[in-house]
Amino acid sequence: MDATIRLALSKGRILEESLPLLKRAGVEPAEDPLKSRKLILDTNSPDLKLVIIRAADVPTYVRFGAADLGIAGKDVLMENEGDGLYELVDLKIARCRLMVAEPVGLAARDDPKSWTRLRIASKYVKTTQRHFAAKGIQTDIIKLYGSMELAPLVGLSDRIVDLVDTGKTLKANGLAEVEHIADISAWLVANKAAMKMKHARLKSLVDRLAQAAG
Ligand code: PRT
Ligand code: MG
Repeated sequence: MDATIRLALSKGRILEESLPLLKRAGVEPAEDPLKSRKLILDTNSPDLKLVIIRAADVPTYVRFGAADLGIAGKDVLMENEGDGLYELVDLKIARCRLMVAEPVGLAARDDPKSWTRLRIASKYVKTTQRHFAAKGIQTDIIKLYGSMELAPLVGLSDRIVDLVDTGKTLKANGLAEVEHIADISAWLVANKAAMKMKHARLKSLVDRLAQAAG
């Protein structure tokens, strides 16, 4: 088996918040990943590489063993439930919450207890379906890839399911939170076979990252 350990993570929020954590765990990229266009980065450890991919692709790389470890948002992991990864450590970074939101006018008179059927736009199709199915609420879900906040403004859907951090994006678009689905943070995940075959080396890195996450 390949002697190199690959850690997959995504550009943007996850990378920005992972770098200080990696540093505390003794891992430093050979060049600045925020600036580099390389997709595979060397680190100060000769047998550890960073693989830079889209956030939603991290579980795929780890599931197939193309990366041994990955850092992925719980939102992405929930949407890929059943992928057979180990969710090892809550890194407590890139925190936010997955919420149902709707126009403020609707929110003023809406009662989630009266919901029986909802028309929702989201990129979290499976998570949304699962959340409402468990409560006996039917859903018509419109799959989007981003800018969910636009959907209720132009009549594509009545409500959205999206991540909220400060709440500024919702507010700027006349939307309000109506129901909490999950608290989200980024997790360290691992390929199951790699955890057996490369156990000693992975364990020491996992332990250092867990300690760095506090
Ligand atoms: O950008 P790309 O299409 O490549 O992928 P991505 O959008 O999935 O990546 P990125 O970097 O935007 O997000 C990666 C991960 O960061 C997500 O999977 C989450 O786990 C985590 N995260 C934490 C967030 C947020 N906070 C967040 N606030 N991801 C997105 N947002 C967005 C949200 O969708 C909304 O549009 O920020 C907006 C809300 O922010 P506030 O502060 O205005 O409430
Ligand atoms: Mg984004």
